[in-house]
Amino acid sequence: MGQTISVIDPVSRVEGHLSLEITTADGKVEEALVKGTMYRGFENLFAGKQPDDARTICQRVCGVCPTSHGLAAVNAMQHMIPVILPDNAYLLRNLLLGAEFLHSHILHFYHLCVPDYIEMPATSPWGPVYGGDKRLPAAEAEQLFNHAVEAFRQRQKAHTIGAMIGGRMPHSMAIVIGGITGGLNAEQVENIDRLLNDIHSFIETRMVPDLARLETHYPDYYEIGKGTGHFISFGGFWDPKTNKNLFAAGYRDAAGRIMPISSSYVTESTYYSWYQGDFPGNPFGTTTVPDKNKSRGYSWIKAPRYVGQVCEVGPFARLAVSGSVQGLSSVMGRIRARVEEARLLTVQMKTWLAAYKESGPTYVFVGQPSVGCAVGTVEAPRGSLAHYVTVCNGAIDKYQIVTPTCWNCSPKDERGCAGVLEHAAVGTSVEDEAEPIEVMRIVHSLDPCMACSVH
Ligand code: NFE
Ligand code: MG
Repeated sequence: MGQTISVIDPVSRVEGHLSLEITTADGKVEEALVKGTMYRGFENLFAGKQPDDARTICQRVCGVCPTSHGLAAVNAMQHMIPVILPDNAYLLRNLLLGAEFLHSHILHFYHLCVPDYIEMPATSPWGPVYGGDKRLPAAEAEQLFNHAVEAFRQRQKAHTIGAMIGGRMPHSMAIVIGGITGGLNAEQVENIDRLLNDIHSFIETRMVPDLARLETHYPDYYEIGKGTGHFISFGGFWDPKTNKNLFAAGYRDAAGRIMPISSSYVTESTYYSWYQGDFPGNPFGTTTVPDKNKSRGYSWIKAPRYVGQVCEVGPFARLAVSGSVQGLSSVMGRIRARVEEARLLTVQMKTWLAAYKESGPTYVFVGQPSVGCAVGTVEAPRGSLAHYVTVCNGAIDKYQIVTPTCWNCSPKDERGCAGVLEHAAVGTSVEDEAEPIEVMRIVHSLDPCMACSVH
């Protein structure tokens, strides 16, 4: 029988409110309970609103991935009133979402993850951080810290691209059913191209070599924090020129088989969540009724499963589903996948920008659905996002959101199967039980957004 060594509450350097309860036996994590500690109830705000309001309301779920939510909402509506978007709409959506990815991945690497590996100033916004196991020579650590300071400017550049296309950042008003309002003029295209060059060069000359430094000094982290072996991706970044998704869609199981994915096979369990209802169901049939007196409940996050499996989502999952990496995810594997994805996107975004035609339309007016039900999916920076929407008599009847961090940071399900982070932490050796830096590195490798997950 293990002992509870630590309740880390709140866990710092994640978005939102995360609490972690760790039990150890013989210096190893025996059990980890991941808790989303804030109730928000966004899903209940949509009922009775006009379908076109969803794109505005849902973006307020998060200031880090609002574009992803906005696109999931309009994708759902577009399934109810089928519409063929102009090429420019796809290109601008890809650029807007790509800017969100670049901001998010640079933020993650330098400001949420790197402080686990080098000594940081104890002052805000850097500290406090856990000490111990800092392996980089002082000169290399100092360089990494200087790059973390430079990274703020790169995040600003990514947001500037987002604001030029979306009208503002965060929470764009340009994402509409049928496309993107407002195009780019030649000067804006040139500015975005220049910003992309800057970010690309930062990634090539700073982020990629800094990742190599971490890999050199922490190779054991390719063996720590392993996932369940099940991965999903809904597919994303449709390219109207190649007629293909940049990120493949699919489900890869623990035996390495890659299969087509269907949002119909998603269920959510609330057995250990502070919501009414004990049995798992497809999000079209489930509700969000808080029940904070549920005695076995320990999180405001629900537990999504795909064909009953505990699946990981995010950059590593996208590589796994595309067949580009084999085997299990790990702390360093996830960090590497995120850096590679950022580099790929800067290259890809330049091709989408070059394909944009200033004279062409950027959206088609199609109004809004009056009846229907559909799932809008997006690959967000942290992984697979789905909005399950039902519209009746011209108003939203039901709205259920399943975010990436719900997949990665879920509590146990009704069978007692632990979520991805809970699973990844088990078995980890902890050197200093007062400051379990090893577990913190696993948490950060999944880049949790608790604001999204409790929505
Ligand atoms: Ni709030 Fe979000 C999550 C991402 S959902 S940051 O989880 O990426 O689109
Ligand atoms: Mg939900």
